[in-house]
Amino acid sequence: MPIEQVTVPDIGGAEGAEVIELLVAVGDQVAVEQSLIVLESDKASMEIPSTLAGTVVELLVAEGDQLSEGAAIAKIEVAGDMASEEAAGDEARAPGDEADGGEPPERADKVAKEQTGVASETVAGGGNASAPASQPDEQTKQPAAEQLSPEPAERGEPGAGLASVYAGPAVRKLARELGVSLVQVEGSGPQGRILKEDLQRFVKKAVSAPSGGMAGAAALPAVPEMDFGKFGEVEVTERSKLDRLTAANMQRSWLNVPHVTQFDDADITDLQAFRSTLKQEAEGRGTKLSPLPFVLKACAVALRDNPKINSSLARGGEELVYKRYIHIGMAVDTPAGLLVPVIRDVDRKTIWELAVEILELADKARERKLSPAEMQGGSFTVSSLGNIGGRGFTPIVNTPEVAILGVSNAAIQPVWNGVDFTPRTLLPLSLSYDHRVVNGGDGGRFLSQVVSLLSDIRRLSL
Ligand code: CAO
Repeated sequence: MPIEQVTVPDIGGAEGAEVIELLVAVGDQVAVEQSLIVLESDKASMEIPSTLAGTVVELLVAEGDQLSEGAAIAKIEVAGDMASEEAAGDEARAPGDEADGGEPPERADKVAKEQTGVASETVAGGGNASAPASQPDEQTKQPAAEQLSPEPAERGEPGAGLASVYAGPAVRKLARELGVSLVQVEGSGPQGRILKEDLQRFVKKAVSAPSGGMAGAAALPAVPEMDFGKFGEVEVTERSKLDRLTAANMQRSWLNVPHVTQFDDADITDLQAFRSTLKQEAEGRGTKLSPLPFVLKACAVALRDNPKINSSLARGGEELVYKRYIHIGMAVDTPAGLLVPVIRDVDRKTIWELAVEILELADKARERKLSPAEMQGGSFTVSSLGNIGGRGFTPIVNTPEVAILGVSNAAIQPVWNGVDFTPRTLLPLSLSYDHRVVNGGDGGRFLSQVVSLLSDIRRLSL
């Protein structure tokens, strides 16, 4: 049987449209007009249909490829009888389905699988944002395939399942982004086609619904997408996996944890003077001595004395786990994004040992050489923006930890000593904590102790 190529047709002059989805695989049988891939240009996404009926013997494109008119998409072994099968299939389908863009059965099954995958991701991840990640609800326990895949017998019956979903590529894409299964959305377009407005209405209704099946997600109104290009030139870039992961972690913590932040300044005038006397020794040891090792050490002592700050909630908030170890995560700003390596047993290490480890872990983080184990097991976090600047900030708790210390830029300030103002170096500190575990008194005592230890570092040795 002859093998022929399907190429990209006229796509309205769009150059370098990106392949965002492959809708067929090698070995699939395709019909004329069946969509093979989805292309996305600056302005729109579009499904590219096959001009041939037969079996896909080679796919010539991959997701992420940039295509223009005439580019080869796939090689198809053309089957003489495919056209007649296609005609027979048309008869079996509801009138109007083919002409109005309804999905052929193979494509429809594929959409069902894809949509199911998306839904499962959403339910497990962001779909129930206000529920703690460690407490799956009934929805998360149920395999998504059971919730959403139509029974085979139902496929193709209008309204029965995903096979009957009738929507354009832009709406499908938006639905995937929003984590909405289109089978739940009622279409108001011609022949029940789902329009963008239908999807928006569905989401609005879901977010305003009283608590029930979608309790977590319903509490979170969606931020509408915006076409910023309408107002001037823009550049759109793909976010790195690390950035997206950090964003998800931040949002989970922000939504689950009632945050309180307390502020104080530590007078580190004496610490800075002591540090400057150690500069040469540090060089001799091949390291650097910033204020950070002292901050970590002060936190370790205060964590030992205030064990609640070194705890985590368990069993949905019914238990509190006090950790006997003091492992402190250290936020590192890297070109790839934020990483938090963990320094273990900070209470048992000397300032020099901590200085060496800070440098080693920060270098490893910047070179993306940290192992997963080096980023796990933290019981508290320090986020130091002191080297970057700023007078204060409210860090987000790195849940399931219950507290995080923000360190800002030390500066010389006039301080009243009872007789006159004297210049002192003040280090601004901000302690954010999970108010489900840590009360103002706990937080205040912890922060005051850190301040007092840093203001008189002789106390660190006690
Ligand atoms: N106030 C004033 N100066 C400070 C300071 C502070 N609080 N903290 C550090 N410095 C100084 C250091 O002393 C050093 O100067 P000298 O060489 O003259 O002593 C200089 O700033 C650079 O310090 P550093 O960055 O090399 O070392 P560090 O130990 O202070 O910090 C690290 C290490 C890895 C924490 C830091 O480089 C970093 O990545 N910080 C960003 C963390 C972050 O992104 N947090 C936000 C997370 S939430 O988005």
